[in-house]
Amino acid sequence: MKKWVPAASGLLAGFMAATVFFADFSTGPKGTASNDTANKSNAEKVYVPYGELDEYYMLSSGGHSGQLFVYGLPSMRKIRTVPVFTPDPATGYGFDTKSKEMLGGYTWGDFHHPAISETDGEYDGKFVFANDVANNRIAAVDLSTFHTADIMEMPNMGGPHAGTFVTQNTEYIVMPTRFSVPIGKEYAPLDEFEEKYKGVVSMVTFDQEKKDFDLAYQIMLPPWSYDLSDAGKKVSGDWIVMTTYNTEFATTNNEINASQNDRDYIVLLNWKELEKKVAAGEYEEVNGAKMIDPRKHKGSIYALPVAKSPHGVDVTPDGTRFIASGKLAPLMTVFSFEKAFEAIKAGDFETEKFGIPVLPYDKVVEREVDPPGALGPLHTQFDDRGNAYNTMFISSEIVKWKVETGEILDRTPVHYSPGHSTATEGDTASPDGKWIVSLNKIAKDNFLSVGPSHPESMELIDISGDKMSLTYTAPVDPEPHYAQTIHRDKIKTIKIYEKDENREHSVWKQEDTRIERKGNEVHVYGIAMRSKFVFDAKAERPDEIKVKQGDKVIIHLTNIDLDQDITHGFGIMDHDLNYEVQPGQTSTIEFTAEKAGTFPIYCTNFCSALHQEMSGYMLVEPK
Ligand code: CUK
Ligand code: CUA
Repeated sequence: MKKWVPAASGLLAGFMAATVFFADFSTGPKGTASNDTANKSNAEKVYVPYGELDEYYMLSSGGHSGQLFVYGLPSMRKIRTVPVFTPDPATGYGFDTKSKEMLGGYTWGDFHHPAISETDGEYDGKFVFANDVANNRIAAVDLSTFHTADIMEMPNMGGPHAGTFVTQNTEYIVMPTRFSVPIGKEYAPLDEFEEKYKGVVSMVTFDQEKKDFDLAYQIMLPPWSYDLSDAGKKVSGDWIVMTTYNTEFATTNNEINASQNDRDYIVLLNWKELEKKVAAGEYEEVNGAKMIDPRKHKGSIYALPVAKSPHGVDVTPDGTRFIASGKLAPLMTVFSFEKAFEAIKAGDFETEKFGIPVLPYDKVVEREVDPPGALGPLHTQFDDRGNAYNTMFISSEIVKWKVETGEILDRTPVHYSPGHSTATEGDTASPDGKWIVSLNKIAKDNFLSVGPSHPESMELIDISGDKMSLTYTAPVDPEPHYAQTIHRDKIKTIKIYEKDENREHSVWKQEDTRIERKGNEVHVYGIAMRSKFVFDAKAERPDEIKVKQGDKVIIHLTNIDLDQDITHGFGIMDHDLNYEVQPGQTSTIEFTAEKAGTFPIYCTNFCSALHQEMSGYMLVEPK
């Protein structure tokens, strides 16, 4: 990392370059807000002075906004909204041809669980994956650019709520479904729920070079409704554990009917073994996917009874245990992988359901942890000292306890009704135990009122000492479910898109700009630079695009300003179109010029002192 230079020198250099007037942040503020929190007031703990940066990125799901929210910790400042499943005119996402195609016509998604790619069970900071519960999609955001790189829609799914989570070397991104549907969503009366409806798990691979998803195989499970799940680590590295909450096969009034049984199941899968089965051709093809049906392809899939209606299961950092939280049972259950493996090896099963052997609870459980008066445990996070932290949705608190002994060590109220929490490096093999953020569903009157609906809140808690210390709270738009918090040193962003003369449709010199007509298609090869558009340098007016009514217009725009943060926008009046080109980027939009008339074009992203002058015209000659 380069050393910080005062902003003033950057300003001066920019001024001398005549048109740059933003500071050059390539040598920008660096440094760490100290995490040495002892003897600091809460205000000091969260204050990151100018010239220093936050120590962590918190990558938060944006729920039904469909987007990824990026926060800095410990300041709790929101840094960016990264569009993932929803178009975003601020960045042009969903407007340019590539991202529009990626979105596939959808205008929203429901993103619950981010998962940062891992190497050896540690966040590697390369990609973060996202699930869309509403439309059966998975997305990858490239953390070198914070741009969505790929989206894939998966067949045979009923809402991949229980993803995303990754195996310890990102071999798979796992996506189990929440809703049960007949395979292919064909018509089947709800009376046939038990036999016709299914819960499907998708095992997705991601090629990090090509930035490309693929569906490796799927597993067809009973319609038990799968909830948040986790992958094993180290000793349990080949395994996946998933909670279920509807072993009752409820099809109506689920709040009552899916809560009858005292026990639901955790499903354990050995993905390494299943991978071998698939390689050996032990699957059926279902709507193009390789499907494993445990009734036909036995082994490698087991069920384990657990306290009723669990909401989440989390594997401990050392990979030896998994902890389920029963939202309707006021306890956390600690299970031992070792004990589960022994029972499996001994063939010690109490029964079989849907071809899935059921392990005896008593032989696999290590202990039940029941903090007095604590209600509604949902999800578990970890620190570096063998402790677990559970959010309690109903009693609005976080409970800290020792995994080895089940001893309750501390409790802190949060405001109010936490869903998940996220600890720094909390899902890795080595959490660092500095902070936890409680993602609260209800803020009540914590912030200035904005009417009947209040924001959600994120509460920062210092967990570096023996006792938790509630430090700060920040409002947030609807609606984070889960977040992962990664040390900033692991994320390496690029400063600009490298100039690439061979990139398709790119133009780097003004004299190469051109407008080509092919029949009724008009192809523009243009440049955006401070402070003008050049569409055809040889024309009388280089910033004019002339077309005929009914023409298809394809505009390729390259931003040739290879300076960090010099982004140009491109909006055309009355056409519902706006996109951007970041430094060195080439992007394309396509539309049909349906209306005859005169339409100003302008740069929508403030880019220079002459930003206002950065404009042109599109003239559409009547038919
Ligand atoms: S969920 Cu929302 S609080 Cu979708 Cu992981 Cu538990
Ligand atoms: Cu270019 Cu504003």
